[in-house]
Amino acid sequence: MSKRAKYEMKPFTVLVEGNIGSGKTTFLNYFKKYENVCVMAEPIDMWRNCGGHNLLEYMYEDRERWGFTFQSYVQLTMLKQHTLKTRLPIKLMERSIYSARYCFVEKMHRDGILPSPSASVINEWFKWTIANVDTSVDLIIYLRTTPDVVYQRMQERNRKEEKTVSLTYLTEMHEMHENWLYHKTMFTCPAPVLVLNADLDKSVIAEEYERVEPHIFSNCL
Ligand code: DGT
Repeated sequence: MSKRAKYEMKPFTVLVEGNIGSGKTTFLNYFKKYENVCVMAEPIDMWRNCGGHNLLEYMYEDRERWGFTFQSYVQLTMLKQHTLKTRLPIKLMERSIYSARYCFVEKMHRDGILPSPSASVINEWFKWTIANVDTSVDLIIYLRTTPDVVYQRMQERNRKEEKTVSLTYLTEMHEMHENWLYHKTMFTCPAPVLVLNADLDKSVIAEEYERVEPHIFSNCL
């Protein structure tokens, strides 16, 4: 099969993962200059307006009340991203159905925010989805940070929904990402993982981006 025909079927799919505030959007923006890359930002705008409801805000205001609703919608919007077709040979996605399940749903369940029946419903949807829909991934870029750094960034960007997000929560979410993508002690990785030092300041991080470029483009030359 020619490479061209292969692209039309399935792009080389790269997930950009990392803690809240790790710089996923900056990373994606860097790759917008390439014509052969389809850059897909996280569907946060959809989470802020589901039939006029800001589910992200509701979730942070009352996690017990809205956790299930929010995660159900995250799972749907992520599935839409995974299945969105592109004619371009490379697809870069911000987050995925996997980090939603393995980091956020898992954490909510462990904290008792999502009771077992609710977590099971999400998990059954998740398992059915990844078994029956093509959500396959070729590479994961893990933007690795330290909690103090992302806490600082989160405060600086001052997103109104994130006012209640504490350093403790970011540290715990860091551990979830670490265990999944770095230590690989929790769940399976759907693709090989490339780790970047995302603590670096914006002024120098382009060098880190350049380091991963060959891994992203090598399959498409
Ligand atoms: P960046 O560019 O690395 O700074 O990315 P962020 O922080 O804009 O994007 P992300 O996905 O880490 O987080 C956006 C907000 O949405 C943040 O408050 C965490 C929240 N979020 C994202 N996915 C989930 C999820 O599956 N469950 C929960 N509870 N929150 C999520």
